[in-house]
Amino acid sequence: MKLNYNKAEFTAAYGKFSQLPPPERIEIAFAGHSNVGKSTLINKIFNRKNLARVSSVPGKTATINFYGLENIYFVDLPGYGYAKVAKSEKERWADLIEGYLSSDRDIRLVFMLVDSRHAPTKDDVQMINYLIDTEMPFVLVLTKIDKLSKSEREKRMEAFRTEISCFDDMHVIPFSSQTFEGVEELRQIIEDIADDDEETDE
Ligand SMILES: Nc1nc2c(ncn2[C@@H]2O[C@H](COP(=O)(O)OP(=O)(O)O)[C@@H](O)[C@H]2O)c(=O)[nH]1
Ligand SMILES: [Mg+2]
Repeated sequence: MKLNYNKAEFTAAYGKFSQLPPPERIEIAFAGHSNVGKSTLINKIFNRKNLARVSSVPGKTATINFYGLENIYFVDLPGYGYAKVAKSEKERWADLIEGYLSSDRDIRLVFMLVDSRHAPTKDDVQMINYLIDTEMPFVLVLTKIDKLSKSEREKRMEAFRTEISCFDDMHVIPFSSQTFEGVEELRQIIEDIADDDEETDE
């Protein structure tokens, strides 16, 4: 089924896990370090300029943002790892992310975003290991791939194999908002999930 991506609508932003709407749809979540390019990627998928707010100043949003489209909620998790916030605020973020991921909501997939240019941060590694340990289905998205030359890209790919355990077994999608690399692959994954849900509904 082709989804009509530009019909996606912002539902609401939630600062506390207890505020989340009832889990009445399947969900696809986006996780990653602040400034990794999460809002940009969401806008590309939905073919919109400003559905998710892109910021040159990282770390401002400490909310879970929901976007609705047909039978799916798209869930933008707060970007973690932003240094310049108080410890209590960091804990609130961690609680939000972990509270969400460990909930019994119908989370079908997590798109886990990592900046393709650098080694994953400690938080990235922790997050990836959490997804593996909890057997949460996820796809690793390597963002800003346009910023790497061909040889840099090859080097980073080789490095990721040692920096991320089980990298070779993961579904990895290089992504760029500039060249559109990866956009169609992400949409295909989303559509497959939407189709699965339709079939089980019948
Ligand atoms: N060159 C390039 N820049 C990107 C890409 N994705 C995001 N950016 C830039 O990275 C910065 C952070 O992006 P944003 O989407 O706000 O990150 P978020 O904090 O993860 O939501 C912005 O300046 C974006 O324009 C990409 O694929 N290529
Ligand atoms: Mg953002």
